[in-house]
Amino acid sequence: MKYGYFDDSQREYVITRPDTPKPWINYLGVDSFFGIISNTGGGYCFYRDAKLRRLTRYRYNNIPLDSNGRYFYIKDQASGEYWSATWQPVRKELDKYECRHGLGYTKIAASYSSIETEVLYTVPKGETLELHQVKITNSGNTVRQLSLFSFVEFCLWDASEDDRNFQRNLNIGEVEVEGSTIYHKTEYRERRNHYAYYHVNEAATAYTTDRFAFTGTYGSLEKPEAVETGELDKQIASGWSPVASHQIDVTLEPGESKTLVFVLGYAENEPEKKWQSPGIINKEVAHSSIKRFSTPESVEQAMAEIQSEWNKLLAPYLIKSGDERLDRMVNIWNPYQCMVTFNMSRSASYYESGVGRGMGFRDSNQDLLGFVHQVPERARERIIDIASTQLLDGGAYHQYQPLTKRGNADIGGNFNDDPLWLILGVGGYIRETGDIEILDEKVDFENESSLAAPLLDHLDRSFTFTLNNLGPHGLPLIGRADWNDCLNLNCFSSEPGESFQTTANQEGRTAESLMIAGLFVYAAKEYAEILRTLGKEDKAESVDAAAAKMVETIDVHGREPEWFLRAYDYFGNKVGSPECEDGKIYIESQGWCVMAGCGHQDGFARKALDATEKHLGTAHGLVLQHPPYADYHLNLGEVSSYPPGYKENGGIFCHNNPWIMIAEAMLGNGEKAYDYYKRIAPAFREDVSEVHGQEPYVYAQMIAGKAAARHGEAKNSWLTGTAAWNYVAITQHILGIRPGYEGLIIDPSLPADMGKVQIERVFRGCTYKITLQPAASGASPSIIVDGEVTHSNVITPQPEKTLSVLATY
Ligand code: BGC
Ligand code: IFM
Repeated sequence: MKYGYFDDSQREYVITRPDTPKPWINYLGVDSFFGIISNTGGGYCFYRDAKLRRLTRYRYNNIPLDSNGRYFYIKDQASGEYWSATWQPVRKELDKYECRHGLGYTKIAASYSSIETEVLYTVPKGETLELHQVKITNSGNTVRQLSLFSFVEFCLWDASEDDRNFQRNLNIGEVEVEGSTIYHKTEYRERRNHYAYYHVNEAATAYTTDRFAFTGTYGSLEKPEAVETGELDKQIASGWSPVASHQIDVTLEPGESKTLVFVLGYAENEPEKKWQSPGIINKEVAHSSIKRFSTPESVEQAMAEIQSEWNKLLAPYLIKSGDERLDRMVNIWNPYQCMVTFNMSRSASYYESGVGRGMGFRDSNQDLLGFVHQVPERARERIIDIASTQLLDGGAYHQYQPLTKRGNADIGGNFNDDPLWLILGVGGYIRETGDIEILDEKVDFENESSLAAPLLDHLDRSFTFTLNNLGPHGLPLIGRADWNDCLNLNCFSSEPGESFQTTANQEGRTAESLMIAGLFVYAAKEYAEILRTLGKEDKAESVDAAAAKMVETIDVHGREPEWFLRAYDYFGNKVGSPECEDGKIYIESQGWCVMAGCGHQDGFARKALDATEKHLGTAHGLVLQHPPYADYHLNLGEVSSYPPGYKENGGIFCHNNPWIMIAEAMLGNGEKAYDYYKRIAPAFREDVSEVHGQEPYVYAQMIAGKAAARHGEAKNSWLTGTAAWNYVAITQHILGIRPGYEGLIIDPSLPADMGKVQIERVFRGCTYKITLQPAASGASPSIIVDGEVTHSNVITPQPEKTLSVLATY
């Protein structure tokens, strides 16, 4: 069952009923100001950091679900009836409802008793504000007297404090009203250096700034007292909860429309005025933004810029295949999600509360692989930011705060896979851009400029970090966890009440990871290529030798009869072996060891991937391990704390499925690789939206596994490394158009019945017009560039030129 449809010509997903299984959201903004918006107008916005600079308040896990946002109520003054232009929060049944989520904007259209509304939400490029444009049309044949009420509730900036420190919060709210602009001036501990405002380009009939005055003390957003009585009271909030609501009375003749432009913005005082006395803000900043967006034409202009920005961002990789689901994933929605994960990391979604996590070291490096071709200069900056938090021994802070860009000491490090992802991130960047100069860039360690060293040094320390942290079998020590955050294998205390996250014995850590072993060998290949590009052959050979030794170690200590082992725990017990009661086979080590090249020669890789399909395969994707843990095991940690079939305990963790796709593609099994791709790609799951539950246009982190009661139901949409890895799997390994150090690599691994696929790829200034088509029966694959047969599948870019490539597969 579907709740809408894709409108590919507009690059939109059109939701045709408001009561989707869960709120289906979209993101506004691409640089520093962001909004999250649901299909019923829910969500919130923030400047840079969802924790420290949150403009509007959102209540996660609320009842009813998703009931705070930027809302518009329409009241018919004659009949007294009122409704919401976005269905929520009033939820009156509408005659018509349609939500169009597009790239960087959302439009919600509604109609009730012959009054049509269309609300457009967007964040213009380079601005620190949201635009809400409301168009109201009288499509009936009588004159109508209407009142429009806007509503936003302000957050007191620090979203974490806002949610808990009520003894303070309920005293500090401050607002000011100037014409149709409501300023939110509350300071939060640091003296006031920023403020928010909500403006409308029309003289407001009335306003209120106090939540209780709007809803009534025991009222609700569904039935606000002020809307019921039909009049706002011009209250100036003091303490309690500041809100902004404008009342605009409008009389509409039959057929007449009115368009209003609301600006919800963030502004900063000049730094020198930061410490001035409370109550004074520099309104000039707001005034000039408001002026820029005072007409519908300026909104149209902002929308045109957003469209052209997206044309530019999507242009480097476009395909036309015989399947529109594949085309819309590759051309539109997957790169769009990659950009959002790049901007948000794992901080703010409908499942990430914005207060918990900043930018992840491993996450951001992986995200980079999915968007580097769209915004290489921002990828460069991101690499420098991430590497600046690296520790001197090559280890990493697991996360950093986007506002300060400093490593987060509360969370610390010791996730031993972290450093290796930096090699993959930098490698991905250089392969795309050819910018090897980045390796000379002086980059801080531990955010200390006195410790700065060339980026190449950072890579070297990342690499040697693994070699300096090997365990009893010569395999990499896992530390607190590797990619699988929940595999906490250094937990050995059996003290009752002790939690798995705090029991690790710092001195005696011995647990080892086969996933890191595979990742190390894969990263070593990338690092050696980087070194060779720099002409450092000796060093590259020593890297190769270390990788070869690790491959031997994997062969000796990492093979079970039919698949790769996952790990050794603190006691040296196997994890992910047929000898285990539960968790006999894990996905991560199959993916990484095969991607690293292990077992390709002697058929073991094939065997491991067959076992993966047999034990982990379901119609909804591959589960993370099997069987899931039925009980909690202290020596395994959080992984065994989830109910069977959910999250890391046997859920379909969509982030790691593409590793198996890539592994299959590497073994030449395009059929299977694409089959796995289709099982989890959201556009291919649209028809089962009632089961899947989450947005059919973006990936979710997890789909409940076969042991779960709700097998096939997705959770935690949007912010997941799934976006980048699926993009890499489909574009670089299945379609097989991959950036290399010397040129663009053409290496498709497609199912035989895929037919003809056309790809336009802009790479280092050169446009490649590529046709992939099945080889004639009995013929081997070949590549023809500009009419000439070539014997290499690496095609050197010719800047400013267009190359025509015909490759058979
Ligand atoms: C959390 C887990 C979660 C994982 C990935 C960890 O930090 O503890 O519950 O599954 O992150 O989201
Ligand atoms: O690898 C992690 C990631 O850092 C956060 N989300 C879940 C993944 C698997 O545990």
